[in-house]
Amino acid sequence: MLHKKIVELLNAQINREFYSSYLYLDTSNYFYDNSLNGYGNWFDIQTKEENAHAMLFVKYMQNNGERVVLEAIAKPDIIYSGFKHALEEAYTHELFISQSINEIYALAHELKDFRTMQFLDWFVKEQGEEEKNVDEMCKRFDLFGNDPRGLYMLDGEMGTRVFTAPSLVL
Ligand code: OFO
Repeated sequence: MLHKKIVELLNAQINREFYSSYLYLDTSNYFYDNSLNGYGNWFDIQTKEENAHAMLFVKYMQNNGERVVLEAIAKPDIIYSGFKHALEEAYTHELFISQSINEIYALAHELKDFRTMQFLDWFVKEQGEEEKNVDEMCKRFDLFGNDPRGLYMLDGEMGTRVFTAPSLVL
C-alpha cells in the first residue's frame, strides 16, 4: 500500500505525462503545418513516448492496488513565434517534468518508500536523456537551422527517429 500523498503525486504525474503527450502532438502539428516533416515526426514519436510514460505510472498504481483518477488534460495553448521557440518550449517543459519527478522521489525518500524510489529511478534517468536530446536540438538549430540547406539537413535527421517502447518492465 502506498502513502496517500505519494498516490496523489503519482496521480498528478499521470496527468502531466498525458499533457506532455498532448503538448508534443501540438508541437508535431506545428512542424507538419510548416512542412518540416522530420521535426513533425520527431515530436509525433515524443507524443507516443509520453503516452507510454503515463501508462507506466498507471500500471504502477494498479500493481499497488491504487485507483487512478483521470483528470482533464489542459489545452496546449502556446503560440510559437518560430521553429526555435517550439524547441525551447519543449526544453522548458522537460525541465518542469524532471522537477515534478524529483519531487515525488524526494517524498518517497522521506517516507522510506523504497519501492516507489526504485520505480522512479528509470524516470530520473529518462528525464536526463530527454533534457539532453532537446537541449541538443536547440543547439544544433542555432548552428545549422538558420540556413535553408542546414535546416533541410536537420529536418532529414529528425525524420529518421522511430518509436521504441520504453524498456522499463513493471
Ligand atoms: Fe515523460 O518524459 Fe519527458 O516529459
